[in-house]
Amino acid sequence: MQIYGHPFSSYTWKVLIALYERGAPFQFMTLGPDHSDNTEFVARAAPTGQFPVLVDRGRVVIESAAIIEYLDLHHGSAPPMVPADSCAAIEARQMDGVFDDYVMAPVQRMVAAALREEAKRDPHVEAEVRAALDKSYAWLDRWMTNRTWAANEVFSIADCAAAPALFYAHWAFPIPAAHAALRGYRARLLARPSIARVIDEARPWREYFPLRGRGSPD
Ligand SMILES: N[C@@H](CCC(=O)N[C@@H](CS)C(=O)NCC(=O)O)C(=O)O
Repeated sequence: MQIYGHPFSSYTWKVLIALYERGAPFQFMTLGPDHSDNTEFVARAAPTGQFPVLVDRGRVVIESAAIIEYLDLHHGSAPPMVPADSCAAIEARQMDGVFDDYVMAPVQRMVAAALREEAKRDPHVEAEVRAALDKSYAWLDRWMTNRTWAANEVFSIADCAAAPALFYAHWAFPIPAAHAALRGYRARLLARPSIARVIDEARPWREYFPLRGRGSPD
C-alpha cells in the first residue's frame, strides 16, 4: 500500500495517524518539487490534485475520510476509526466533519491568503477567519467539556481530524485560555504516540508554515 502526501500536510497527518494507530505498513510517497512523478500522479488522481491519496493493489482512494474507512476495512488490527455501530458512526463522522469544515478549512483559507502576494491579498480574510474560529472554539469547548475524545469516548476518525486541525489552528489563532476543555483536549491529542509521531516527523518543515510567527505550535 502506498500513501501519497507530505509530512507537513494536515490531511496527510489525519491519515498517517490512523495508519499508526492501526499499525498498518505502507510506503510513503512524498510530494514536492523533488518528486515530480508523485506530484503528477496525484494531480491526475484527485480533482484538484489534493492529497493524501491511497493506492492499494491497483485501487486508488482519495479523500482522507474515505481513506480512513478503507483502512478500517482492509489494513491493520486496531478497532475501526469509524465505529461499526451505525449510531456511534454518525457521531464520529459528525465530529470529523466539524474539525475539517469549521477548524481546518478556515485555517487553510488563512494560509492561502498569506501565501498570496501582498498586493493581491483580501484584507477581510483574517477577521473572517478569526470570527469563524472564535465560534468553532466556543462550540468545541462546550462539546469537549466532560469528554476525553471527540466522539463516543473512544479514539476515532474524529480525533484523527481534530489533531492536525487544532494543532495548526492554535498555532495561528491561539485557543483562549478560558476554553480549558478544548485546550485540555488539544494537549491530550498531542501526547498520544501516533500524533506525537506525525508532529515530530513534520518538524523539519515548520519554517515553511506561513503563519508561524503568530503563536507557539506546542
Ligand atoms: N477533502 C480533502 C482535503 C485535502 C486537502 O485539502 N489537502 C491539502 C493538503 S493538507 C491539499 O491538497 N492542498 C493542495 C490543493 O488543494 O491543491 C481530504 O479530506 O483529503
